[in-house]
Amino acid sequence: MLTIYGVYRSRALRPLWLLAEAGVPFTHVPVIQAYRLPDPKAPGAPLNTATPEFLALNPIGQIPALRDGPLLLTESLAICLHIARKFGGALGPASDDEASLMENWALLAATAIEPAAIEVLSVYRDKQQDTPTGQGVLKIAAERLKRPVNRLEAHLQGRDWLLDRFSVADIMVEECLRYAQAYGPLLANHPNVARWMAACQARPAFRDVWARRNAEPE
Ligand SMILES: N[C@@H](CCC(=O)N[C@@H](CS)C(=O)NCC(=O)O)C(=O)O
Repeated sequence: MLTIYGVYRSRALRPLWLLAEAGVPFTHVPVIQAYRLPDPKAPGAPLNTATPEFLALNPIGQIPALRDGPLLLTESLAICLHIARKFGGALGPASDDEASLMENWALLAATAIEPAAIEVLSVYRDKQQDTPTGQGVLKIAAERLKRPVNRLEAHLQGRDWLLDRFSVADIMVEECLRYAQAYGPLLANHPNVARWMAACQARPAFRDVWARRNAEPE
């Protein structure tokens, strides 16, 4: 049985969405980020990323983590690729070339999209979007996102999904770009990307994990 460590309000949402799409049974251990707790080391504090027993599992102290028998993975996109390849059916690769394509999308998401998208998210989370500093950060992040988003826009012309069907590639890229979604101007001139994101987020499995995420305390 697979075990996923990490609350829904985290990058664990990526493999949790994929598992919901695939209908794979798993055990969920809702480890929470230590920084979200007033005192993560207090007696009775929920299992968190600073709890010794979690650090023994993942010494970097971050979620998600996946245990699959003797295998332990601690990077959300590697976890997604593993689940898709081993249990995902059509969500995963049908050939070595498709596996490479999915890895290509994962690396684009992790390197060209996520870092700038996280900056956008931080501005909105800290309610700084209307301040000069927040505006400055948004402008720089949007500039950094321009090339990957243009690349997605061109790729999605005449296509519903990144590959010839919905797959783990869509989950990984959408989930990284979602962090920047609050910044309207980013997608305003990218109708293909906007349509694709809406289609991803309309999927029943996404709606299910999103509802579970929203049921967790902020
Ligand atoms: N590259 C890692 C990043 C993991 C990460 O930053 N996780 C956050 C939650 S979304 C976390 O555990 N933060 C707690 C901390 O860094 O102390 C991945 O994609 O899995």
